[in-house]
Amino acid sequence: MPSPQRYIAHFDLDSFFVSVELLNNPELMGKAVIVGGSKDRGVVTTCSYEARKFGVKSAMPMKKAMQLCPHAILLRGTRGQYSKYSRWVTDIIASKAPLFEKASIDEFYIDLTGMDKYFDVLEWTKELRNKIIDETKLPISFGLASNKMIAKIATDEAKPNGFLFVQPGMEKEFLSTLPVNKFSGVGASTFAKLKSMNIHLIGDILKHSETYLEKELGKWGADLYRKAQGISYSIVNNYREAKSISNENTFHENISDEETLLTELVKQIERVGFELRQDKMLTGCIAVKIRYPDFETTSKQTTIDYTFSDDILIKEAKILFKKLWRKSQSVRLLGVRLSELTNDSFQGSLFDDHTEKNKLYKAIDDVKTRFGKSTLQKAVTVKKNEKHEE
Ligand code: TTP
Ligand code: MG
Repeated sequence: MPSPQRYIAHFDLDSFFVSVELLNNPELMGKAVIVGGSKDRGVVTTCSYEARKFGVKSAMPMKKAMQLCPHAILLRGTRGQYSKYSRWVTDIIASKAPLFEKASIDEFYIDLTGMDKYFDVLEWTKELRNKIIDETKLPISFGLASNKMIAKIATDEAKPNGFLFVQPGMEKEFLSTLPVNKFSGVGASTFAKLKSMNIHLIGDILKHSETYLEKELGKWGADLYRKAQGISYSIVNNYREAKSISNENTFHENISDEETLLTELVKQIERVGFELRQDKMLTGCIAVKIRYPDFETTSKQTTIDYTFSDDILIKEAKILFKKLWRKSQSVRLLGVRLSELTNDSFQGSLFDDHTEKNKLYKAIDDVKTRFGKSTLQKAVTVKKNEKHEE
Protein backbone atom coordinates (compact mmCIF):
# COMPACT_ATOMS: atom_id res chain seq x y z
CA MET A 1 0.00 0.00 0.00
CA PRO A 2 1.51 3.38 -0.91
CA SER A 3 2.16 5.60 2.09
CA PRO A 4 -0.35 8.46 2.43
CA GLN A 5 0.49 12.00 1.40
CA ARG A 6 1.95 13.77 4.43
CA TYR A 7 0.75 17.23 5.48
CA ILE A 8 2.66 19.10 8.16
CA ALA A 9 1.89 22.61 9.37
CA HIS A 10 4.53 24.70 11.11
CA PHE A 11 3.39 27.67 13.22
CA ASP A 12 5.71 30.33 14.63
CA LEU A 13 4.71 33.51 16.44
CA ASP A 14 6.01 36.71 14.87
CA SER A 15 8.63 38.66 16.85
CA PHE A 16 7.17 36.86 19.86
CA PHE A 17 8.54 38.75 22.86
CA VAL A 18 8.01 42.11 21.15
CA SER A 19 4.44 41.18 20.19
CA VAL A 20 3.66 40.39 23.83
CA GLU A 21 5.15 43.73 24.89
CA LEU A 22 2.99 45.51 22.30
CA LEU A 23 -0.17 44.07 23.85
CA ASN A 24 0.67 45.99 27.01
CA ASN A 25 1.98 49.06 25.18
CA PRO A 26 -0.18 49.45 22.05
CA GLU A 27 1.26 52.92 21.46
CA LEU A 28 4.50 51.19 20.37
CA MET A 29 2.74 49.41 17.49
CA GLY A 30 4.46 50.10 14.15
CA LYS A 31 7.64 51.35 15.86
CA ALA A 32 11.16 49.96 15.98
CA VAL A 33 11.15 48.05 19.28
CA ILE A 34 13.92 45.91 20.73
CA VAL A 35 13.64 43.48 23.64
CA GLY A 36 17.04 42.79 25.13
CA GLY A 37 19.66 43.56 27.71
CA SER A 38 21.37 46.75 28.72
CA LYS A 39 22.49 49.35 26.15
CA ASP A 40 26.19 48.91 26.80
CA ARG A 41 26.68 45.22 27.62
CA GLY A 42 23.50 43.44 26.55
CA VAL A 43 22.42 41.65 23.40
CA VAL A 44 19.23 41.78 21.34
CA THR A 45 16.79 39.04 22.34
CA THR A 46 14.42 39.93 19.53
CA CYS A 47 13.09 42.99 17.74
CA SER A 48 10.09 44.22 15.77
CA TYR A 49 10.06 43.90 11.99
CA GLU A 50 10.37 47.71 11.80
CA ALA A 51 13.76 47.41 13.59
CA ARG A 52 14.78 44.49 11.36
CA LYS A 53 14.58 46.83 8.36
CA PHE A 54 17.63 48.60 9.83
CA GLY A 55 19.57 45.34 10.08
CA VAL A 56 18.91 44.68 13.78
CA LYS A 57 18.64 40.98 14.65
CA SER A 58 18.60 38.51 17.54
CA ALA A 59 21.89 37.95 19.38
CA MET A 60 23.40 41.20 18.05
CA PRO A 61 25.21 43.31 20.69
CA MET A 62 22.86 46.05 21.81
CA LYS A 63 25.54 48.66 21.13
CA LYS A 64 25.60 47.74 17.46
CA ALA A 65 21.79 47.60 17.28
CA MET A 66 21.54 51.13 18.67
CA GLN A 67 24.05 52.33 16.09
CA LEU A 68 22.01 50.79 13.29
CA CYS A 69 18.70 52.00 14.65
CA PRO A 70 19.26 54.87 17.13
CA HIS A 71 15.57 55.68 17.45
CA ALA A 72 14.66 52.12 18.55
CA ILE A 73 12.68 51.78 21.75
CA LEU A 74 14.40 49.45 24.15
CA LEU A 75 12.48 47.14 26.50
CA ARG A 76 13.96 44.78 29.06
CA GLY A 77 11.20 42.16 28.82
CA THR A 78 8.79 40.50 31.21
CA ARG A 79 9.68 36.87 31.65
CA GLY A 80 6.47 35.42 33.10
CA GLN A 81 4.32 36.96 30.39
CA TYR A 82 6.06 35.05 27.62
CA SER A 83 5.47 31.71 29.31
CA LYS A 84 1.83 32.62 29.85
CA TYR A 85 1.24 33.44 26.18
CA SER A 86 3.26 30.44 25.04
CA ARG A 87 0.94 28.21 27.13
CA TRP A 88 -2.15 29.95 25.82
CA VAL A 89 -1.18 29.28 22.20
CA THR A 90 -0.22 25.69 23.13
CA ASP A 91 -3.67 25.16 24.69
CA ILE A 92 -5.48 26.45 21.60
CA ILE A 93 -3.44 24.17 19.34
CA ALA A 94 -3.91 21.23 21.70
CA SER A 95 -7.68 21.77 21.63
CA LYS A 96 -7.78 21.46 17.83
CA ALA A 97 -4.83 19.46 16.58
CA PRO A 98 -4.82 15.65 16.43
CA LEU A 99 -1.04 15.43 16.86
CA PHE A 100 1.37 18.26 17.49
CA GLU A 101 4.88 19.01 18.70
CA LYS A 102 5.93 22.09 20.63
CA ALA A 103 9.32 22.73 19.05
CA SER A 104 10.23 25.82 21.08
CA ILE A 105 8.57 28.46 23.22
CA ASP A 106 6.83 29.93 20.17
CA GLU A 107 6.77 27.29 17.45
CA PHE A 108 4.71 24.18 16.75
CA TYR A 109 4.47 21.40 14.18
CA ILE A 110 1.09 19.81 13.52
CA ASP A 111 0.78 16.50 11.67
CA LEU A 112 -2.34 16.56 9.50
CA THR A 113 -1.52 13.44 7.49
CA GLY A 114 -4.69 11.51 6.65
CA MET A 115 -6.92 14.47 7.55
CA ASP A 116 -7.31 15.54 3.92
CA LYS A 117 -9.92 12.78 3.58
CA TYR A 118 -12.14 14.66 6.01
CA PHE A 119 -11.43 18.34 5.41
CA ASP A 120 -9.40 20.80 3.40
CA VAL A 121 -6.10 20.92 5.32
CA LEU A 122 -5.22 24.43 4.18
CA GLU A 123 -8.61 25.81 5.26
CA TRP A 124 -8.32 24.01 8.60
CA THR A 125 -4.86 25.47 9.20
CA LYS A 126 -6.02 28.97 8.23
CA GLU A 127 -8.92 28.67 10.68
CA LEU A 128 -6.57 27.60 13.45
CA ARG A 129 -4.33 30.60 12.73
CA ASN A 130 -7.33 32.95 12.86
CA LYS A 131 -8.44 31.43 16.14
CA ILE A 132 -5.00 31.97 17.70
CA ILE A 133 -4.90 35.59 16.48
CA ASP A 134 -8.50 36.31 17.56
CA GLU A 135 -8.04 34.90 21.04
CA THR A 136 -4.50 35.94 21.96
CA LYS A 137 -4.16 39.00 19.67
CA LEU A 138 -0.66 37.80 18.80
CA PRO A 139 0.48 37.70 15.17
CA ILE A 140 1.47 34.21 13.99
CA SER A 141 2.56 32.77 10.65
CA PHE A 142 2.44 29.25 9.27
CA GLY A 143 3.88 27.12 6.52
CA LEU A 144 2.04 24.04 5.28
CA ALA A 145 3.90 21.37 3.31
CA SER A 146 4.63 17.69 2.93
CA ASN A 147 7.35 17.62 5.61
CA LYS A 148 8.72 19.52 8.60
CA MET A 149 11.74 21.00 6.84
CA ILE A 150 9.72 22.57 4.00
CA ALA A 151 6.95 23.71 6.37
CA LYS A 152 9.45 25.57 8.56
CA ILE A 153 11.16 27.26 5.63
CA ALA A 154 7.71 28.17 4.26
CA THR A 155 6.82 29.85 7.58
CA ASP A 156 10.01 31.87 7.32
CA GLU A 157 9.05 32.99 3.84
CA ALA A 158 5.51 33.83 4.93
CA LYS A 159 6.58 36.07 7.82
CA PRO A 160 5.50 38.45 9.14
CA ASN A 161 1.84 37.74 9.70
CA GLY A 162 1.20 35.43 6.76
CA PHE A 163 0.98 31.85 5.60
CA LEU A 164 2.28 29.79 2.72
CA PHE A 165 1.21 26.42 1.34
CA VAL A 166 3.83 24.49 -0.62
CA GLN A 167 1.80 21.98 -2.62
CA PRO A 168 3.09 18.41 -2.51
CA GLY A 169 5.31 17.91 -5.56
CA MET A 170 6.42 21.57 -5.57
CA GLU A 171 9.09 21.24 -2.87
CA LYS A 172 12.13 21.36 -5.17
CA GLU A 173 10.83 24.37 -7.09
CA PHE A 174 9.99 26.20 -3.88
CA LEU A 175 13.50 25.74 -2.53
CA SER A 176 15.44 26.31 -5.73
CA THR A 177 15.54 30.15 -5.61
CA LEU A 178 16.22 30.45 -1.88
CA PRO A 179 19.74 31.07 -0.51
CA VAL A 180 21.51 27.96 0.84
CA ASN A 181 21.60 29.29 4.41
CA LYS A 182 17.83 28.79 4.64
CA PHE A 183 18.74 25.24 5.64
CA SER A 184 19.32 24.92 9.35
CA GLY A 185 22.89 23.83 9.94
CA VAL A 186 24.38 25.93 7.14
CA GLY A 187 26.41 28.31 9.28
CA ALA A 188 29.00 30.90 8.26
CA SER A 189 31.74 28.39 7.41
CA THR A 190 29.58 26.03 5.28
CA PHE A 191 28.07 29.11 3.63
CA ALA A 192 31.54 30.37 2.70
CA LYS A 193 32.63 26.93 1.48
CA LEU A 194 29.51 26.60 -0.71
CA LYS A 195 30.11 30.10 -2.06
CA SER A 196 33.62 29.07 -3.06
CA MET A 197 32.04 26.14 -4.95
CA ASN A 198 29.78 28.66 -6.73
CA ILE A 199 26.75 27.38 -4.83
CA HIS A 200 24.60 30.32 -3.70
CA LEU A 201 21.03 29.16 -4.10
CA ILE A 202 19.57 25.84 -3.05
CA GLY A 203 18.93 25.11 -6.73
CA ASP A 204 22.70 25.37 -7.36
CA ILE A 205 23.28 22.36 -5.11
CA LEU A 206 21.52 20.10 -7.61
CA LYS A 207 23.80 21.21 -10.45
CA HIS A 208 26.38 18.93 -8.85
CA SER A 209 26.43 15.19 -8.31
CA GLU A 210 25.95 13.68 -4.89
CA THR A 211 29.43 12.12 -5.15
CA TYR A 212 31.06 15.49 -5.79
CA LEU A 213 29.21 17.14 -2.89
CA GLU A 214 30.18 14.30 -0.60
CA LYS A 215 33.82 14.56 -1.67
CA GLU A 216 33.88 18.29 -0.93
CA LEU A 217 31.69 18.40 2.18
CA GLY A 218 31.71 14.89 3.60
CA LYS A 219 28.46 13.42 4.95
CA TRP A 220 26.95 16.91 5.08
CA GLY A 221 27.26 16.99 1.25
CA ALA A 222 24.95 14.00 0.90
CA ASP A 223 22.54 15.57 3.40
CA LEU A 224 22.44 18.79 1.41
CA TYR A 225 21.82 16.87 -1.80
CA ARG A 226 18.81 15.18 -0.23
CA LYS A 227 17.50 18.36 1.40
CA ALA A 228 17.78 20.35 -1.84
CA GLN A 229 15.32 17.91 -3.38
CA GLY A 230 12.89 18.79 -0.61
CA ILE A 231 13.21 15.42 1.10
CA SER A 232 13.00 15.16 4.88
CA TYR A 233 11.70 12.27 6.93
CA SER A 234 11.64 13.67 10.46
CA ILE A 235 8.46 12.99 12.34
CA VAL A 236 6.27 15.18 14.50
CA ASN A 237 6.82 14.14 18.12
CA ASN A 238 3.54 14.13 19.97
CA TYR A 239 3.69 16.75 22.74
CA ARG A 240 1.26 14.81 24.91
CA GLU A 241 3.67 11.90 25.02
CA ALA A 242 6.77 14.05 25.19
CA LYS A 243 9.43 12.77 27.49
CA SER A 244 10.06 13.97 30.97
CA ILE A 245 13.26 13.98 33.03
CA SER A 246 13.13 12.39 36.43
CA ASN A 247 15.32 11.23 39.26
CA GLU A 248 14.43 9.33 42.37
CA ASN A 249 16.18 7.62 45.20
CA THR A 250 15.08 4.85 47.54
CA PHE A 251 17.09 5.29 50.72
CA HIS A 252 19.04 2.47 52.39
CA GLU A 253 17.53 3.64 55.61
CA ASN A 254 14.35 5.67 55.88
CA ILE A 255 14.99 9.37 56.52
CA SER A 256 12.95 11.67 58.73
CA ASP A 257 15.38 14.56 59.13
CA GLU A 258 14.16 17.59 57.16
CA GLU A 259 17.59 18.97 56.40
CA THR A 260 18.81 15.63 55.04
CA LEU A 261 15.72 15.31 52.86
CA LEU A 262 16.12 18.84 51.51
CA THR A 263 19.79 18.16 50.74
CA GLU A 264 18.73 15.07 48.79
CA LEU A 265 16.07 17.12 46.98
CA VAL A 266 18.63 19.73 45.89
CA LYS A 267 20.97 16.98 44.69
CA GLN A 268 18.20 15.47 42.57
CA ILE A 269 17.27 18.83 41.07
CA GLU A 270 20.90 19.42 40.15
CA ARG A 271 20.90 16.07 38.33
CA VAL A 272 17.70 16.70 36.35
CA GLY A 273 18.69 20.35 35.77
CA PHE A 274 21.98 19.19 34.29
CA GLU A 275 20.20 16.73 32.00
CA LEU A 276 17.71 19.43 30.98
CA ARG A 277 20.50 21.77 29.92
CA GLN A 278 22.45 18.98 28.20
CA ASP A 279 19.31 18.31 26.11
CA LYS A 280 18.95 22.07 25.47
CA MET A 281 15.44 22.05 26.90
CA LEU A 282 13.27 24.23 29.07
CA THR A 283 10.75 22.82 31.53
CA GLY A 284 7.32 24.19 32.35
CA CYS A 285 6.28 21.77 35.09
CA ILE A 286 7.99 20.31 38.15
CA ALA A 287 6.82 17.48 40.42
CA VAL A 288 8.04 16.06 43.73
CA LYS A 289 7.24 12.53 44.85
CA ILE A 290 7.45 11.01 48.32
CA ARG A 291 7.03 7.35 49.33
CA TYR A 292 6.56 6.52 52.98
CA PRO A 293 7.78 3.24 54.55
CA ASP A 294 4.28 1.71 54.20
CA PHE A 295 4.57 2.32 50.44
CA GLU A 296 1.97 5.08 50.45
CA THR A 297 3.13 7.29 47.59
CA THR A 298 2.15 10.92 47.11
CA SER A 299 3.22 13.52 44.61
CA LYS A 300 2.55 17.15 43.88
CA GLN A 301 3.30 19.19 40.80
CA THR A 302 3.16 22.80 39.72
CA THR A 303 3.41 24.68 36.44
CA ILE A 304 6.17 27.25 36.29
CA ASP A 305 7.48 29.82 33.83
CA TYR A 306 9.68 28.01 31.31
CA THR A 307 13.13 27.68 32.77
CA PHE A 308 16.40 25.73 32.83
CA SER A 309 17.63 27.32 36.03
CA ASP A 310 18.56 25.16 39.03
CA ASP A 311 17.85 28.06 41.38
CA ILE A 312 14.25 28.40 40.25
CA LEU A 313 13.72 24.63 40.21
CA ILE A 314 15.18 24.25 43.71
CA LYS A 315 12.94 27.02 45.03
CA GLU A 316 9.81 25.41 43.51
CA ALA A 317 10.81 21.89 44.58
CA LYS A 318 11.25 23.02 48.18
CA ILE A 319 7.81 24.65 48.19
CA LEU A 320 6.26 21.45 46.81
CA PHE A 321 8.16 19.29 49.26
CA LYS A 322 7.01 21.36 52.24
CA LYS A 323 3.39 21.11 51.12
CA LEU A 324 3.66 17.40 50.50
CA TRP A 325 5.72 16.03 53.36
CA ARG A 326 4.02 15.05 56.59
CA LYS A 327 6.56 16.62 58.89
CA SER A 328 8.92 14.30 60.79
CA GLN A 329 7.50 11.20 59.08
CA SER A 330 10.11 8.81 57.74
CA VAL A 331 10.56 8.81 54.00
CA ARG A 332 11.52 5.74 52.01
CA LEU A 333 11.79 7.32 48.57
CA LEU A 334 12.15 10.86 47.29
CA GLY A 335 11.93 11.85 43.63
CA VAL A 336 11.61 14.81 41.27
CA ARG A 337 10.32 15.05 37.74
CA LEU A 338 10.42 17.76 35.06
CA SER A 339 7.81 17.71 32.30
CA GLU A 340 6.26 20.05 29.71
CA LEU A 341 9.68 20.05 28.09
CA THR A 342 10.29 22.25 25.10
CA ASN A 343 13.40 23.08 23.11
CA ASP A 344 15.52 26.00 24.15
CA SER A 345 16.99 26.47 20.71
CA PHE A 346 18.81 29.57 21.91
CA GLN A 347 20.83 27.70 24.47
CA GLY A 348 19.90 29.82 27.38
CA SER A 349 20.08 33.24 25.78
CA LEU A 350 16.35 33.61 26.34
CA PHE A 351 16.72 36.22 29.02
CA ASP A 352 19.74 38.40 28.82
CA ASP A 353 19.46 39.44 32.47
CA HIS A 354 20.58 35.97 33.37
CA THR A 355 23.61 35.91 31.10
CA GLU A 356 26.09 35.73 33.96
CA LYS A 357 24.12 32.97 35.64
CA ASN A 358 23.89 31.06 32.35
CA LYS A 359 27.65 31.26 31.94
CA LEU A 360 28.04 29.84 35.43
CA TYR A 361 25.66 26.93 34.69
CA LYS A 362 27.52 26.26 31.48
CA ALA A 363 30.87 26.25 33.25
CA ILE A 364 29.58 23.90 35.96
CA ASP A 365 27.92 21.62 33.40
CA ASP A 366 31.12 21.51 31.33
CA VAL A 367 33.09 20.34 34.34
CA LYS A 368 30.39 17.78 35.15
CA THR A 369 30.58 16.42 31.62
CA ARG A 370 34.34 16.15 31.75
CA PHE A 371 34.81 14.73 35.22
CA GLY A 372 31.55 13.02 36.02
CA LYS A 373 28.42 14.45 37.51
CA SER A 374 29.43 14.36 41.15
CA THR A 375 32.41 16.69 40.75
CA LEU A 376 30.64 19.98 41.36
CA GLN A 377 27.63 20.46 43.57
CA LYS A 378 26.14 23.36 45.41
CA ALA A 379 27.60 23.75 48.90
CA VAL A 380 24.36 22.59 50.50
CA THR A 381 24.57 19.19 48.82
CA VAL A 382 28.09 18.58 50.04
CA LYS A 383 27.85 16.74 53.34
CA LYS A 384 28.81 18.74 56.40
CA ASN A 385 31.89 16.71 57.24
CA GLU A 386 33.11 17.01 53.65
CA LYS A 387 32.65 20.78 53.78
CA HIS A 388 35.19 21.12 56.59
CA GLU A 389 37.75 18.75 55.18
CA GLU A 390 39.97 21.33 53.47
P1 TTP B 1 12.02 33.25 17.20
O1 TTP B 1 10.74 32.60 16.77
O2 TTP B 1 13.28 32.75 16.60
O3 TTP B 1 11.98 34.80 16.87
P2 TTP B 1 10.77 35.83 16.96
O4 TTP B 1 9.51 35.15 17.33
O5 TTP B 1 11.17 36.95 17.85
O6 TTP B 1 10.69 36.41 15.51
P3 TTP B 1 10.19 35.66 14.19
O7 TTP B 1 9.76 34.29 14.56
O8 TTP B 1 9.05 36.49 13.67
O9 TTP B 1 11.36 35.66 13.27
O10 TTP B 1 12.16 33.18 18.76
C1 TTP B 1 11.05 33.27 19.65
C2 TTP B 1 11.40 34.07 20.87
O11 TTP B 1 12.49 33.46 21.55
C3 TTP B 1 11.85 35.48 20.58
O12 TTP B 1 10.77 36.39 20.52
C4 TTP B 1 12.78 35.78 21.68
C5 TTP B 1 13.35 34.46 22.09
N1 TTP B 1 14.74 34.34 21.57
C6 TTP B 1 15.81 34.41 22.46
O13 TTP B 1 15.63 34.51 23.66
N2 TTP B 1 17.09 34.31 21.98
C7 TTP B 1 17.36 34.20 20.64
O14 TTP B 1 18.52 34.13 20.25
C8 TTP B 1 16.24 34.13 19.74
C9 TTP B 1 16.47 33.96 18.26
C10 TTP B 1 14.98 34.21 20.25
MG1 MG C 1 8.88 33.40 16.35
